[in-house]
Amino acid sequence: MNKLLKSIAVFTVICVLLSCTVSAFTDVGNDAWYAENVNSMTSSGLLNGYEDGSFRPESTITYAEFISVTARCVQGTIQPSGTHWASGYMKHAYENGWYDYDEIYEADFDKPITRQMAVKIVDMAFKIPENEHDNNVYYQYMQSIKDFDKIPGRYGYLVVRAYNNGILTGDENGNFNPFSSLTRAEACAIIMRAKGEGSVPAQTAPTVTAAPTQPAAISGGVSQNGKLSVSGTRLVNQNGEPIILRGMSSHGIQWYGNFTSYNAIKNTADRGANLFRVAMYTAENGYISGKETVKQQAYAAVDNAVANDMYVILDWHILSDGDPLQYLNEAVEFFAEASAKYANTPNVIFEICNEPNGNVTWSGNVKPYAEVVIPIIRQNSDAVVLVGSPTWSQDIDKAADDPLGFSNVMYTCHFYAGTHGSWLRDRIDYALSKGAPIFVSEWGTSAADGNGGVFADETSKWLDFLSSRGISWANWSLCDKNESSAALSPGTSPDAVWNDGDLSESGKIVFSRFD
Ligand code: IDC
Repeated sequence: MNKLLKSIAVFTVICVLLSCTVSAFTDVGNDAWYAENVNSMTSSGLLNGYEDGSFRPESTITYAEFISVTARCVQGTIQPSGTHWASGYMKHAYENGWYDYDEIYEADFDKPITRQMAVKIVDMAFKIPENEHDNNVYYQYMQSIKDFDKIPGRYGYLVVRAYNNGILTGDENGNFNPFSSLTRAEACAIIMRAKGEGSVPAQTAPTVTAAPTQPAAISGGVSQNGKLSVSGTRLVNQNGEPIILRGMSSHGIQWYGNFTSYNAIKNTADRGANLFRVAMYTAENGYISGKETVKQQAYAAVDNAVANDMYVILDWHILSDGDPLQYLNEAVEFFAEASAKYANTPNVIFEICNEPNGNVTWSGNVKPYAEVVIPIIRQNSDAVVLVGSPTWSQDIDKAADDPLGFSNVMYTCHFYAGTHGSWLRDRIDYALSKGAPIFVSEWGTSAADGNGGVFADETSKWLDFLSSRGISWANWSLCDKNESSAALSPGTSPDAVWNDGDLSESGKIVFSRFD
């Protein structure tokens, strides 16, 4: 009997001792991986448990809940400014650029937040340091996150940044699951880690091959040819020898950013391309509305081309915004930063206005625009600059008649084989005869709307003509969209090695003409 009482007493003492360290919630075990994060979140009043003493760690968390907790961490309590209880927090988040207008609608406030949005919110709110632009880092995560190719382009680099800062790890299969929901326990952990206070589970380093620190030299690439310049009407390499660049343009990176990955670009290099063009739309949900996100995507794409030893065009893709002067200030800001960032990267070529169109003229709009933007670039870099012309970069004759006074400038001529024929080739000859260097920074095998065709015979006439004149080109576009100008069949994975079956009718023609 004595023995039994003794054991009970010992047992009670142990229980009391244990209860000091046990979680405040009935359903959060002390040894749960999230216990520490949940306890610190709840003890600082950032997130509450339920009246019944539970925390419900496995329940999903909504947009409103996740964003209000995050906002409370960085900003404190914010009163509602509308009918929804979290409207004040949501407004704060929106106004501070934590999400864009097309990412969360009011009707979604009480729906489970997706993992990709949670990553974006904490990234913006806690200003997570950038370090994914080290090619090696980006490449590693691209390889180790199994479903990386499912992550929409606008979130890819944010996810890399979150992993790289220990904010997140994948599921047991190595997937990120961009569209899945988040549990309350996971939310606590993510927010606490982003805040710099969370416990981080032990991670095993990803077992992947690192991106080559020295890019593999490709034929006709930067390691062979170095810095480019313009001599007469020709593009020349570091030794002054004529060089021709051929490759693919991306589609709009805000839509098909996944085809600007290291592997996607490598797939074109392996087929002989030495050029990649990064089409950064200004309008149409591009740079103007999504500045930071779209810019980082563009830089990541440039870096992936550089890691492949390619020359790369950074394209300010005006289209529905036909007058380049419309976003002159934004262009100045962008090119000032980009030219400084890539001042010592011989790969980079700047294209300052894709296709002026509408009620614009060379002398009244495009030339004055170029005369502001080019000197901004020249403060940092004497890289080759490509300049468009009115009528979707077909008025090269106007530019040739009234050229810009800067060196290392070329004029772009854009054609679509189903729409533009010999008259435009004649115009190229006219421009060349006047001493204007021409670069075909965008062309398609289709009609001008990106569809129709493929116009194989016209394409072949055009490409023979360009070769005979030594003119460089980039083809529209490297993506799997269901339109005839797209080089890949719908459903092609950006990162798998492409076989001929993955190439569309257009892609088969274009990929056979890189060299
Ligand atoms: C097209 C794309 C198409 C997209 C459209 C609008 O192929 O999927 O819906 O833009 O954004 C250009 C432009 C280029 C166009 C292309 C085909 O530079 O952005 O892409 N084109 O219409 N100039 C002439 C043709």
